[in-house]
Amino acid sequence: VPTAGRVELRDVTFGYPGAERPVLDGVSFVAEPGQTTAIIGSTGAGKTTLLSLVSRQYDPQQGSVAIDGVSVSDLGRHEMASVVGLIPQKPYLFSGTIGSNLRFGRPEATDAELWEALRVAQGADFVREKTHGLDERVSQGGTNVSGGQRQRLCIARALVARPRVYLFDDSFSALDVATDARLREGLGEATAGATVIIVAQRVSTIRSADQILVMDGGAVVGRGTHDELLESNETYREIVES
Ligand code: DUT
Ligand code: MG
Repeated sequence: VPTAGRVELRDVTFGYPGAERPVLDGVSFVAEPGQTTAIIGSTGAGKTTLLSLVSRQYDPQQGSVAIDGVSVSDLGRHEMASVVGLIPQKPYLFSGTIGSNLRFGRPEATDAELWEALRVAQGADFVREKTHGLDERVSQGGTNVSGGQRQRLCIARALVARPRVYLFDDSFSALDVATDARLREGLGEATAGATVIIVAQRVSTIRSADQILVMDGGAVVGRGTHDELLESNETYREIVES
């Protein structure tokens, strides 16, 4: 099992273009390969923004974002796709077939690999039910795929690409608890050795994470395991109790 994909943010400050105040202020953390780092925090805390810096949709105004010691600003677009797999909070599909969507990050993937990724992502059943299976057409705003199915296809797409770093942005909150548990159990195996960062709302989703970062107002206000944070962090306790 290859272990690489160490993510390191150092003193990152970022504001959206044209905005007066920064959205992230002095954020530092390390996410290790083979581990799950969970991020929790209230709406608007800056969780999605943080992931967008790791996947280099934006560059920080100050500080650095590095993967395995290389600044993400030195990675080309194509390289980036094989290093980081982002499952966005609002999952999107490209116009094309289910298969072409799943192969986006690794065009040479076999059908068997697509089905295996779908199985892990809890999406194999509904694709099998489609008349044309992997060749079923989908469109960006298409209605033949539900929101939840879209999310599973995006998870499968990331798995097919086999990146070193997985970024799950609130990908599990809409699932029922049983599917959530099944999905994450399979993911644990499929992503073994990689660096996994999960933004989540449910405490049950992040309880077992190796490290939890608590975000508030664009800053990391707590870090530790579930038990450590329960003991020491007021913001975390409020989230857990709400
Ligand atoms: N923001 C912008 N422009 C954008 C995106 C976000 O100004 O294109 C602001 C909104 C918010 C802050 O940045 O005040 C952080 O937003 P983000 O989406 O990162 O927050 P979140 O922690 O992901 O919130 P949620 O839990 O609702 O997804
Ligand atoms: Mg968000």
